[in-house]
This record gives sequence, C-alpha cells and structure tokens, in this order.
Amino acid sequence: MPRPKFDKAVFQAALDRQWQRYGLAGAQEMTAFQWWQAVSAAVNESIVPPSAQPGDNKKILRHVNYLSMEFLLGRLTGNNLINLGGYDTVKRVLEAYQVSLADILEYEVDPALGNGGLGRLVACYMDSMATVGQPAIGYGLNYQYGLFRQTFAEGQQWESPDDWHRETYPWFRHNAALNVEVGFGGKLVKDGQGGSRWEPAFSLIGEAWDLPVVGFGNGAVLPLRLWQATHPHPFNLALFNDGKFLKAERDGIDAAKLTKVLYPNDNHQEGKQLRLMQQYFQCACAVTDILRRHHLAGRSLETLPDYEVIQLNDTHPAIAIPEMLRVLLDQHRLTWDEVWLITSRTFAYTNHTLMPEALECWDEKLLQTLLPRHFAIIRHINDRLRVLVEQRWPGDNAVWRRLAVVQDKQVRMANLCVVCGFAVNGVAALHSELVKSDLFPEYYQLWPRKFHNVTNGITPRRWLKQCNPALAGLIDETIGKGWITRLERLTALASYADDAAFRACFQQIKYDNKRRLADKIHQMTGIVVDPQAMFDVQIKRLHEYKRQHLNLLHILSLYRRLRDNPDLDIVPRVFLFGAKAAPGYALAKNIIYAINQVAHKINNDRKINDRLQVIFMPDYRVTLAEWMIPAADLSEQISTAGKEASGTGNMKLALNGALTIGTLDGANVEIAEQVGEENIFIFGHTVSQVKALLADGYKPEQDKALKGLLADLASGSYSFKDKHAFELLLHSLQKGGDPYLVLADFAAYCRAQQQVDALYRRPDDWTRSAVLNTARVGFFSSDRAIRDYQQRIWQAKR
Ligand code: 26Q
Repeated sequence: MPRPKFDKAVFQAALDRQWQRYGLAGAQEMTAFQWWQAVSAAVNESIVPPSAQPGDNKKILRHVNYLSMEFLLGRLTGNNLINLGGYDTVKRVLEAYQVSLADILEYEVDPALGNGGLGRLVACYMDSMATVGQPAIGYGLNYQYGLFRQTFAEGQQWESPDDWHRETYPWFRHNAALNVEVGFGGKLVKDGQGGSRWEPAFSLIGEAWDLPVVGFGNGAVLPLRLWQATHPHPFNLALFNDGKFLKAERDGIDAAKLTKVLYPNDNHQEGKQLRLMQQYFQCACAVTDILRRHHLAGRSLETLPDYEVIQLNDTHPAIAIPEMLRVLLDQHRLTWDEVWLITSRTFAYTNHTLMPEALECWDEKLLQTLLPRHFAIIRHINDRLRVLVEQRWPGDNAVWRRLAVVQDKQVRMANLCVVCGFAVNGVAALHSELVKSDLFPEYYQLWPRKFHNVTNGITPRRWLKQCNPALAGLIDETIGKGWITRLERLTALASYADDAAFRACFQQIKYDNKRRLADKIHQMTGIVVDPQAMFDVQIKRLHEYKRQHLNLLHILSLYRRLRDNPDLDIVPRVFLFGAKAAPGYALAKNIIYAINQVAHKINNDRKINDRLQVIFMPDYRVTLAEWMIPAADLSEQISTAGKEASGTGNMKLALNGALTIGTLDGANVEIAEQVGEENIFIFGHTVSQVKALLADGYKPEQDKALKGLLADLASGSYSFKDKHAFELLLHSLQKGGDPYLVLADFAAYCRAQQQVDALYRRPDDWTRSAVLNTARVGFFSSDRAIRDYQQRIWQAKR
C-alpha cells in the first residue's frame, strides 16, 4: 500500500476553523492549551475515516474485537502525529506563528484509563494492529476519572480524582446512531415455550465515544470505542413542570455514576457490585455492536466465528460470553447446540496473572440478582461441564472441585473463559508454562491444543521513536529507519558495540537524557541530582510481589556502609522510584511511606555528600515513564520468581539501553536469553527453588546485617521517633513470614548489585552492554506479538 502523505493544506484549513470556532479574531489569540486543542482537533478532522480507506477487507483476516476494562493510552497528539508522518509538517506550520509544537504537546493530560501493565499492553497492541494491518476494534469504557492522581504529603500517598476533561478531549468522535440499551436486575419469566425470558428492572444507554488509533506510516486507523453511560430519559419533564428542576435531572446523574471512575486495583479483585455492573455494561454494548456490524455486512450468525474473534483481556470482560449466548438464544432464538458452536469458536482469553487474589470470583447471589439470565446460563454451562468431567475422571470429586465454574457459591470467571473459549494464552514463556502446570493442569489435560504462549511486546513507536528521539536518530543514521516497523533489525547495531565512536554517541545521548530528567526532577521535587551518577530505576505499580522493599533494603545497606565508613569508595547512585499503590492496599502505602522517609533522611545527610540520592517521583504515569525510561542506567525487575506474569517495563528499559538487574521471572527469562547472560544481572531463587522453600515451611532468617537494617527501620530514626511508622512493612517481613521471600533473596541481590557497580566503573564495558541490550531486544516489539496472535490464535487453521 502506498504511504499516504500528511496533507499540509488540509491541516492548515482545519486549523483555521479551530480558532474561528473559539470566536477569536486570529490564531495569535490562542493560549498554549488552545493551541494543543486546536492542533489535535485539526489533525483529527484531517484523518480519513476508516470506512473510506481503499483496500479494506481485501485479505480475509478475522476481525479482532479486543475487549478490555482498561486502555492506558498516554498522550495521543504527539504519537498520532508521528504515526501519521505529520510531525515535522505541523512543527513547521506552527513555527510561522512562533509556536513550538513540543511546548504545546506538554498541555495534554494523559488519558489514564488503566491501572498498569494490562492496560498499557492493549494500548501497544492497538498501535501494532493498526501498523501491521490487522483489522480490529478496541472496546472499553469512557471513564470520567481515570487512575487517581498521586501526591505525597509528609511522605504519605494522597489520592485525588483524575479529571482528564473527557468532555473537551479533542480526539473523540461521537456517533449517537451507535447507542445501545443495556438492562440490569429484574427477573426471569416463563416464555410459554419451556424457556424463560429476562425482564430487567431498569436499563441504561451506552454511548459510543471513539478514539482513532493510527498505524505507523500506512494510513490505517482503528477505532477504540469507549462506552459512556447515560440514562434513556435523562430529563424528567413531569418533575421539571412541577418545579423540581434539580430532581428532574437526577436519573441522568445516577446513570452517569456507572462510568464515572476506574477501579484503582492492580492484580487484586474486589467483589464490588458497581464493578460487575461496569463489566456487564461494557460487554453488553460490545456484543450488540459486534452483532450489528456482522448483520450490516449481510452475514448469517453461524458464520460469526469465521469473521470475528473476541479477545478477552483477562477475565474482566468475561461476562461477554454468557451475554453472547443469551442474545443468540433469547433474541435470535437459536438452539443451545447452535449458540455453543458459535460462541466457543469466537472467544479467546488472555491470562495475566496466577495470583489467587487476582483471579476473579463473583458471589453467586450478586450475579443472580444483577443478571439472572446470565447466571442461569452459567449454571447450564457448569452442568454440562460436570458430565464431561465425570466421563474423564469418574467419581473424582477433587478434580471436579477444581474444574467447576460454579463452586462454593462463587462463579469463577477464569474457569468460564477456559471452558467457553477456543484459546487461552499466557503472556511470557515461563508464565504460559505455569498456566498449564499450576493454574489449569486438568483443563490442559482435557484440551491441550487450547493453550498457547504469546510473549508480550511494546510498541517501538512510543517507546523508542517518540520518547527517545536522539537515540532513534542515531539508530536511523547507523542502520536506516527500517527498525521502526521491523524491530528485529536492531541486531544490525550489535557490531557497533565495539565501535568506540558509536559508543561515545550512545553514551552522550544517555547523558543528555539524564540531564533532561534531572531538570524535571528539579522542577517536580526541588531536588538537584547529579546526572553523572548511576540512575537506578524501579517504575511499576506498588505491590509486595514486585518487591520495592527489597530495593529499599539494599539502599539502607549502602547507607549503613557509608555511615560506618564515610570514605568508602562507592559508585554514586540516584535511586528513582515511580509507583502508585491501590488506595485500599495499606501495606503498599506503608512501603511508599518508608521509601519516602528513607529518601528524606539520606538526601539531607551531609556526610553522604550526594553519593546516594533517593527520589520517589509523584504521580507515575505513561508520560512520566516516557521521561524516565530514556534516562535509566539500571532497570530493577526484582519480583519473586513465578509472580510477575511478564512485565513490559523491563522491555522498554532494555530497549532504551538500560541494563537489567532481575530475577528469573516473567519476560526477564526471555530478555536474558536474548541479550546474553553477560549483559544482564540475574539473581535470586528460581521458580522451583521458591516452591521448594515454601513447601519446606520457609522461616525468614536474618543475618547480622539484615537484623541491623530492620532494627534501624523499627528504631524511629527514619520516622521522627515514631517506632510504629513502618509496622506493616516490618510485620510482613518478620512475623508475617515474608511471603514474597524478600529476606531469602536479599544477600544474592546485594551481590548482584556489587557486580553492577563493578561494571559501571568500566564505562566502556557498561556502554558496550547497553548497546547490546538495545540491539538484541527487537523480539519484544508488539508488532511481533500481534503476528504471534495472528498465527497461533486469531488466524490459525481450525
Ligand atoms: C479486577 C477486579 C476488580 C477490580 C480490579 C481488577 C483488576 C484490575 C487490574 C485486576 C488486575 C488488574 C491488572 C493486572 C495487570 O496489570 N497485570 C499485568 O499484566 C501485564 C500485561 O500482560 C503483565 O506484564 C504483568 O506481569 C501483569 O502483572
């Protein structure tokens, strides 16, 4: 397909209409924020709508419907301009008005409609599906408030609502003709034909708000369709005429509650009714929309699986399965055998976690009350499954207890997905093995061919070209521009690792990125950091299994050594953290508090003379990641082995030339294979060692050094004499039994950190390794991941 050129004249005309719409006399009257809005709206207008694109539907690829409760997009304007190939043109157009494109892009508030890895992954996948030409649509919710904003007060996390002003966000396209009505509650009534019909108690309207996802250099645009709740009769005229003006709008206000806010949990489920309502609302809207498009194309229902795949981003949208069954049974009057055949060839499920507390289970009563018809359908699925299991494992109640979808008054959504879908995949090689061996061993015996691995990936557009333009430029000059859509071509850089001139450029770029970040740190925190020091970065959600507290203990040990021996020759380091804790997760918040208090003490200790600095960057989000990743020297990937399904920050950091210190967990295993063991610092218990240790009844042990560090934390010396300040953290490590083996891995972690220091003291060798990291992680492109999904799942021969 020829690459469409970004049309300057079309853009200029659309831009002029923007300031006219604001009622201004000229463009020069716009504020910087209005410039961002105007440029975004003008570009949005000039994008050709997907239906008008030539060449669509030529290939008979199944169309992908990606269902996710989260899409963690980050800023769109700069990214869309890059993918459209219009960045430089717009930059020059604005220069004529003395406006800097880079400056106005800073006015965009991140659409943060996601928590962390799972939401960001699907954002990368949308970019890649558009880029590799996979027809697709993303379905999610248009939350009024995304993930909360984080500030620190006296070291403690504070949360405030994230109003990203969706009502004036310039990238939205709204089409009222796509409205969907969704019912809730009510009862089942006999339909007179031996079946039953659902009479909902009330209904809401879903409005479709689309964001365009632009492919890189190919003119493709995929819709991300975000549903927003409103009431079918938002305005009650009778009440209004009675003079009850405010009450008249109340129904509309209640309806809007449903999509008001994203649940801020990461890898943890709570059985809240509103969350289930959100899930059902988004699934019902998506299923209606999918069937509407299928019908519009003149296709019969039996052929649905030939044309459409529904990919479930974890179990959060699993209720789409019984919803599809219900619509086909009750509205289209198909038989059970027919609807089962259609549904079981349409749905595919991606698992993102093995941790029991993150596996979704819904209370039977809640489901039955809110969605009585769906519950009856799930029960029916369970009954049929029981027959199958009884045939295979006659009389084995233990197996049945594990395989049942409904058990102990709970509905297990992961089981529902495995039973009803045609494919199940994990997100890294190790994780996918554990899905088969530990999570679903009997399901794997029943249906071995359902199980797949697709190792996660990241988009090189945002995570190299956009966030690190200097490095992207150096790579362009050295090996050409092909890497942007063929990331495996970065291997051509490997030979330059031994080229001193190239290494000098690479090193200079890293240094410049560190200076740029140092400026941001100064603006945000008032602290001056030294860009010559090693930048040691841990950025991810705060969770015990991710072990930010292991990092903290290492910092404390270095501090202790420096206090004991002020002349000690250590490599100066700036420890950088970015992490939000779920507001209800007290221990995670306690870890944040501990890191902040230790930071305060170390940063103000004159004797340390800035050889150690600790910065906890507030409000970690996609935009902050884009500043921090290009400036990182060391990437902390230190989860307890077996707990991190994949990780994707690990890939972004390695791509930008950071070296990893990490456990053999998630995608770290594959990163180590790609970059070579001499270019990564691996430490700690492996999955099998973790299992053995826990099976033997692990009792955390403390050597003298560790005892001293924990005693320091408990002494009140980091917490204004408050000896209880870090009680939750200390309890978890000591009396709590150290469930994530922080103490068991501590010594090995410190040894690995000494190797890090030793290599950093040899800048040439360090940079050689950094170059090789960039050169060898092309495998982790989300373009490759999407092609894997196509080959193994979406377009696989059936
Ligand atoms: C569930 C029910 C109710 C409320 C919230 C939730 C909920 C929300 C978000 C449960 C889990 C999540 C997020 C999980 C997540 O981000 N998992 C990460 O997925 C990444 C992409 O595959 C992996 O790289 C990470 O290893 C994994 O932790």
